[in-house]
Amino acid sequence: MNISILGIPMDLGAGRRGVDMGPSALRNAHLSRALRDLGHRVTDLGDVRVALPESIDKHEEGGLVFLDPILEACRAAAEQVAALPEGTFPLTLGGDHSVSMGTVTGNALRGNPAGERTGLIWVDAHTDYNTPRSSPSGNIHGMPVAHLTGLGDPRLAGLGAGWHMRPEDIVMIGIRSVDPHERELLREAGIKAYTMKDVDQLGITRIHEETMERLGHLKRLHVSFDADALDPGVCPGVGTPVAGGLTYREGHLLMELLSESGRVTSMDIVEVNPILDTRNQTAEVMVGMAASLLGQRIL
Ligand code: DIR
Ligand code: MN
Ligand code: MN
Ligand code: MN
Repeated sequence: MNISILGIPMDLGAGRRGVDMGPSALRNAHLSRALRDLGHRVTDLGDVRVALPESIDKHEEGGLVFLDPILEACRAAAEQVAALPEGTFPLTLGGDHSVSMGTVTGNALRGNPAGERTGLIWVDAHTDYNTPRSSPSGNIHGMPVAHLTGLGDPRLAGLGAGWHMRPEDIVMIGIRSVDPHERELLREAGIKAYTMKDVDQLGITRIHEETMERLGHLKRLHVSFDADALDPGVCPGVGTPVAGGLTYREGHLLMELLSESGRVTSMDIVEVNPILDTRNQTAEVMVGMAASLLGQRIL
């Protein structure tokens, strides 16, 4: 397979600094080599240009911190991803999770004249379904899914120029931190979210089966993997760690099963924070997750 790697070194959407170094940390953990060893042709396109927080004023506008530079980076990411040749697997590296407003939009619109719908598998401790009004923090990385479905600020929700994700095409896995009003929005939208309780009770195998069935009508599936979905013991280098996450094996099993399904067409790895990490462990784990999704097998 042809894989194109694109970094979006942005931490403007997060509450803490450091995830702007995520793409470097993942490259340093030999992402390209790991994928080439699986027989893929890998092209690293480098990084999208992102404004430095030091060089701009921290401004907040209607409950949104750093709206303009985030919009700009997401637009650039969406354009670059949408322009990739058909048959290429885009692997996009955050950056905080607001980058996914751009990457998911770009993937949904890429080589898609018939307007085929795209499914979204959101692997995260958080549902990221806040709007500017519901958000307790104003941090845009807690809002990407809401904007992808058309809620919230019209500029962020308008990245796809009229295109939006359908709530029924989204499945979330690993959830264990949801803000009070965010919970109501999620319920109103009817988005399927597998919490950690569901992971404990049903196991990853059953959750994967149900997810494939639920998204069975879709030809294009995007996996957005927030490193904080995994337990902080496995991935300590994240800005908003939440106890009780997916184990190392649950993460791999999910990626291996998704890989065997042969249905995933694009992926993000986001929220890797090397400043808060232990010897780049989080990036190394996430490279392993990407490798499992892209064909790595034990035997
Ligand atoms: C929280 C934290 N729900 C917020 N969100 C995070 O600020 O909206 N998402 N960390 O990844
Ligand atoms: Mn997230
Ligand atoms: Mn998260
Ligand atoms: Mn986040």
